[in-house]
Amino acid sequence: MRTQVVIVGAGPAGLLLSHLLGLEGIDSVLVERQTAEHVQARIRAGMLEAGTVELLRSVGLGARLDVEGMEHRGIHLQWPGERHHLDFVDLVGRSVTIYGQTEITKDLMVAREKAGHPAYYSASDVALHDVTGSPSVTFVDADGAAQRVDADVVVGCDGFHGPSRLSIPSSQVWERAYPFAWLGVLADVAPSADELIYAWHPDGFAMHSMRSPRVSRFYLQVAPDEDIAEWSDDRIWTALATRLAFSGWTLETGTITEKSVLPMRSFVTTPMRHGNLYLAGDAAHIVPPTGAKGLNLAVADVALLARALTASFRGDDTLADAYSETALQRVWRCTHFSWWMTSMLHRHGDDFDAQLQLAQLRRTVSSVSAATELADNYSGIPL
Ligand code: RFL
Ligand code: PHB
Repeated sequence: MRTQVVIVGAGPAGLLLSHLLGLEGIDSVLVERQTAEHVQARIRAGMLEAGTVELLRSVGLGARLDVEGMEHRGIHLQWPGERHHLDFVDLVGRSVTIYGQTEITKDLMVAREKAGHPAYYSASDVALHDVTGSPSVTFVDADGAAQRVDADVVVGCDGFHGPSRLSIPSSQVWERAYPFAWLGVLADVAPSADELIYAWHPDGFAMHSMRSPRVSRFYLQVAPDEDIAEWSDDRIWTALATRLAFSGWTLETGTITEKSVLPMRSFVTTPMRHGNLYLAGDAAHIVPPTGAKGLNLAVADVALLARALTASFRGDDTLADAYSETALQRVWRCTHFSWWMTSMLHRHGDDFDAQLQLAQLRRTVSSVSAATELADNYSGIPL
């Protein structure tokens, strides 16, 4: 088979890229290791920057998002005895929207299917070849047949564990491991707060997020090697009630439907292009989830890449040649913001570190310039 762009990985980056290219009349083929059902069911990101929402709307993906998305003016920051609301709309004129990655994935799969773009799910032994010459991707399809797709360009949207990154021989890697992880919990209970709560607590960070008017999402800081079997539902609700406690406020509880431990890391690999191979999303960079940047960065990468590839197929390589450098500027800004939010909110180090964190939190909620810096980054520097 021959196509213009073969995309490895059907997460949000791969699905959106093929949708954007399709709108420009550029053919692509998606190759994904998992089943479509598995990809759709992965519970991950929930918070969309203003620019992500605008982009999705502008390319025909706003219908359900506009009805089911929950627009928030800002977030709450808290520590024992204090809860403060940061109003991003007042500070920088931009809001954020809660709309699950599961829902974006569904919307994209429906749009791609309608447009008739081909995709291979349940592909195994996926391998990239000759990415600096005439690229191709080979794999074994769901029926066990060997397949080969030749293309002008290969885009690696295959996440942190995919093979694409390894096809760049002289890449450089920057990495930071954090001495903690998150226990993520999904529960059938109406949110107990109007907007997200990020809480510093001596027992560790806690966060209250949501997915819909009936489903809440919570996170607790735990050890990186935490045994999830040690966390009964009762223990989870007690820890959340303790860490999120605030005078006059009650945490509503409900049935826990999913719980898992998520590792935390910062990771950047450069360059994001090698010959005719481009990387986008988690294939090139990972941020800890505290700043809600991962999905938004993946969207920013593919928005830029779709423009660059479109121009390149029309004979102008300027944007494609600048892709890696341009994308990495946003990547490093978001890497810094995610590291900063993570460092400010999680218990680590000693009592001296705790006092520095509390000083930073007090500064962030009491100084307009400090609050504006958070709001500007969190709601997303315009694409
Ligand atoms: P994905 O979603 O990991 O998709 C990669 C796809 O590649 C496939 N793949 C392969 N396909 C073919 N051959 C192979 N050999 C392959 N190996 C892998 C995989 O099956 C998969 O389908 O990467 P993508 O598209 O770059 O998207 C990135 C986002 O998923 C990720 O950054 C976010 O989920 C991060 N994130 C958050 N981001 C936000 O912007 N806001 C948030 O609120 C937020 N919360 C989160 C998060 C991530 C979390 N976890 C679990 C890591 C909360 C959590 C808990
Ligand atoms: C989520 O709702 O899953 C979520 C929201 C904000 C974050 C991380 C995760 O910073």
